[in-house]
Amino acid sequence: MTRSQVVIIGGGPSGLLLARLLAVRGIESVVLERQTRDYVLGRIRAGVLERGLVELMDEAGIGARLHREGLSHDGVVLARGDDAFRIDFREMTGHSVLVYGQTEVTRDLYDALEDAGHPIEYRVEDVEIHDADTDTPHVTYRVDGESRRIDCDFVAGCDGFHGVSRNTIPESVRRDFERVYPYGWLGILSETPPVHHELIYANSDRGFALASMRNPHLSRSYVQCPSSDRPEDWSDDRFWAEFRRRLPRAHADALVTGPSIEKSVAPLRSFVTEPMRWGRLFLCGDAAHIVPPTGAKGLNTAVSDVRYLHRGLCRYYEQGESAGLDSYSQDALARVWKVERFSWWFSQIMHRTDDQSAFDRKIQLAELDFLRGNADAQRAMAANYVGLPY
Ligand code: FAS
Ligand code: PHB
Repeated sequence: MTRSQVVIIGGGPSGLLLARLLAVRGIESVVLERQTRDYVLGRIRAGVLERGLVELMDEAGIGARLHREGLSHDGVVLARGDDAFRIDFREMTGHSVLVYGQTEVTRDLYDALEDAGHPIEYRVEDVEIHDADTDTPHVTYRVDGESRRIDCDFVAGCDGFHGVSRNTIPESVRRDFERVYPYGWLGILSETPPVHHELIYANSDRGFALASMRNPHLSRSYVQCPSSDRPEDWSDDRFWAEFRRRLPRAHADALVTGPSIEKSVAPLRSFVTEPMRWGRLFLCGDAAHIVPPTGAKGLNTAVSDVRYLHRGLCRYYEQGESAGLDSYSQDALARVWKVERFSWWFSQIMHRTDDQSAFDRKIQLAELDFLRGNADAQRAMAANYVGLPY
């Protein structure tokens, strides 16, 4: 049996960032990760970072590469068919976003934690949280066939949507809120130059497409597809032909295609579980909520949870105060629901669905027309996209 102050379940971005931020303040933690480091790093996910995430990476002392290699973007292009218009974040909010892949954020975190000899257990199995509703919680798990136990003060459930933490909270305590969208995103990574120097979100009569990137030589491209589609249903040729059709013509003509080096389908859902705390168990990130990737909010909202929890744990250990922990769920959910709203709204105006009535389609196009021509509407969109305050 061993002991730590905080057991963190999940070695994705939220678990790793929490571990690093706590270590900077001398607070012990152990990270339990189900997969290997390489497996976690092989998952291609988010690409756009809010300033709050960048500031926390700086606070964690690991922002150097992100500042060196990240691309600062001052705006995005939205398109309805061939009619494209730009939302200028910098002019509207004074802020930009940073394009730097989640994979690289996670790599920077793993490198820093492993260089510091931080206790991370990989390939753990059968993780179970015990007595979370008492002052003496503990976690059991198996690794390499050996059963282990860690006694702790707190458990951070950073184990994503399919982890064990959320379901540790009794159904009598927990309330889930969900919307499942009738479509998914097929994403490919390709060693080709991005079609434009900023992101393009396209609402075409054939469906949604997003032209994103990781760097000037690595493009991340998405098309809306039926949620039942699998990556093997889409050859590279089929993807590029559809992607080109959905982009505004002026940009489609500039498209450089190439072989995919990664291809995946992400189902889209909006999901929140309340509360995000039960006794000494605190849920962070995808363990507590999911957003459709349209607003580039999944990773960023996981990180805002981490900030609230980190501040609460520091007040507890440094000042003996539990106020930050006691208000964690309320504080985190207040921001989560505003992000859920934005991600749902942006998904609604950018995706075409078969069950959309002619009226719905007209309303959607009117939303885009209003956004195109109204500075206040653009300012509201920009404020959400660059990141709401913590
Ligand atoms: P993660 O899911 O990243 O990490 C949880 C970790 O816990 C994983 O490493 C998992 O192996 C581990 N784990 C699970 N169960 C465990 C157990 N029982 N014991 C130990 N460890 C366990 N967001 C965007 O902003 N833009 C995007 O384009 C985007 N695309 C996405 C595509 C897909 C397919 C998915 C699933 C998500 C996408 N997201 C996107 C959202 C994504 O970036 C998440 O918000 C982000 O990974 C959240 O980080 P974590 O909360 O750390 O959860
Ligand atoms: C990405 O680059 O993967 C990305 C960017 C913006 C989004 C979603 C995904 O809204």
